[in-house]
Amino acid sequence: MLNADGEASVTKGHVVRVLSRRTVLRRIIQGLGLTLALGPAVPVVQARERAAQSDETDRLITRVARPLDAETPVEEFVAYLTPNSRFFLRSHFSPPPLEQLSDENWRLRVAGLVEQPLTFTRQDLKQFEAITITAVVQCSGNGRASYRPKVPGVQWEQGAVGNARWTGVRLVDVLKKSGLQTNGRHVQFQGADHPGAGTVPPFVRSIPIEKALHHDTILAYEMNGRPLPLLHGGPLRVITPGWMANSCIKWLTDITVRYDEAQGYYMQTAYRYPTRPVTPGETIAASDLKPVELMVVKSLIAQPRESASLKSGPVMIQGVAWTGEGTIVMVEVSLDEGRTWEPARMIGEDLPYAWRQWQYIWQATSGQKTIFSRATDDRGITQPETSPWGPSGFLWNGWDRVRVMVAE
Ligand SMILES: Nc1nc2c(c(=O)[nH]1)N[C@H]1C(S)=C(S)[C@@H](COP(=O)(O)O)O[C@H]1N2
Ligand SMILES: [Mo]
Repeated sequence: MLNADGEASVTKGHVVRVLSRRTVLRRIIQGLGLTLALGPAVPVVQARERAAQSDETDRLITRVARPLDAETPVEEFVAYLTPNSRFFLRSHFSPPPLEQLSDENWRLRVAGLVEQPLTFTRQDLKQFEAITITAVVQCSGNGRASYRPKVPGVQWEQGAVGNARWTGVRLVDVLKKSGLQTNGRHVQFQGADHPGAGTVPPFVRSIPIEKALHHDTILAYEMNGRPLPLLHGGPLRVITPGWMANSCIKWLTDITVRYDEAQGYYMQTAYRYPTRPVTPGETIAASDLKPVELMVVKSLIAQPRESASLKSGPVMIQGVAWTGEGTIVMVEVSLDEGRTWEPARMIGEDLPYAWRQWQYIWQATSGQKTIFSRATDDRGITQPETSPWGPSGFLWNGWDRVRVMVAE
């Protein structure tokens, strides 16, 4: 069944029971594209928040088995919030041993260019105001499989992304407690995960002080109203809204204020992309590379799915769109290979850093058809047909496309 705000996981028995008959009716009506005729959707919202809270991992598509890298099937993105259990997973190493993360053993240390180095327990963090931010978290390599020629790395298709409510404390509040020295320019993060034996460096990264002091940059301990799951970095992770997930350090234990950027492979070599057009195989000077930070404008088609068989007549196309620190102002759909574009209808919540849902009713005629989508953000930047090629395959945001077969 089509489902406009699409909590796919409401089909799980324990969640179905919380839906009233009125809610079920609303869902059917929304599924037909006739949204919100029944007034405020309180039960739907509650069900949606609840559906997003399960901790088990299910229905993810494994790309690398160990450590687990797995993406969300795009049809899950009919939901506004990506359930914890279906939120993509990406880790360079295995999660840290559980005993290191227990209340007794886990500590957050703040050091470097501060007036007073401090150590916090989980309980200590409660002294700071809690805030909740709804934000897209997306792997820099999401969509890498679309680059031609192919680039090495995890061959993500479109699902290394999700939208969740993150609750935690502001990084700026924690830093202020320690007192910043005036020469602090970068804030470095390290988690409790460590590479195994060998020469692999630890996952240490930094963000510029401006992003660190931004009041929306948080240290999150909850995801969709539940304690942050282990695989997503519990007990504490960084959330840099609008920025790619390589800055969202999981299992956070150490914050170090520095004058320069973090050193080491994951900051100085990895997660950099060319600032000029490059050709495959060419040598790129370090000065032509810059760190992956902001997300780029992007839309995805969640429904119908690739290779779906449809009947001619009205078909609801729906999906999501997001951009870096801005907002989406338009999503368009093309049914003629990108020659003409029609605006989609924006629906649902409109929050900074989160994605925006959209839908479009298509009068489908028979034959093999391709649906394209593209988004435009408030800076006037429109999702391009293909993204500039780079040797690491970051920041893919080419038009999304889905091929379907429409019967008579
Ligand atoms: N400590 C630590 N944090 C990390 C990573 C990691 O390997 N170790 N991977 C990063 C990358 S590349 C991504 S895409 C996100 C993935 O977050 P998720 O698994 O919660 O989706 O975590 C980031 N934070
Ligand atoms: Mo990533």
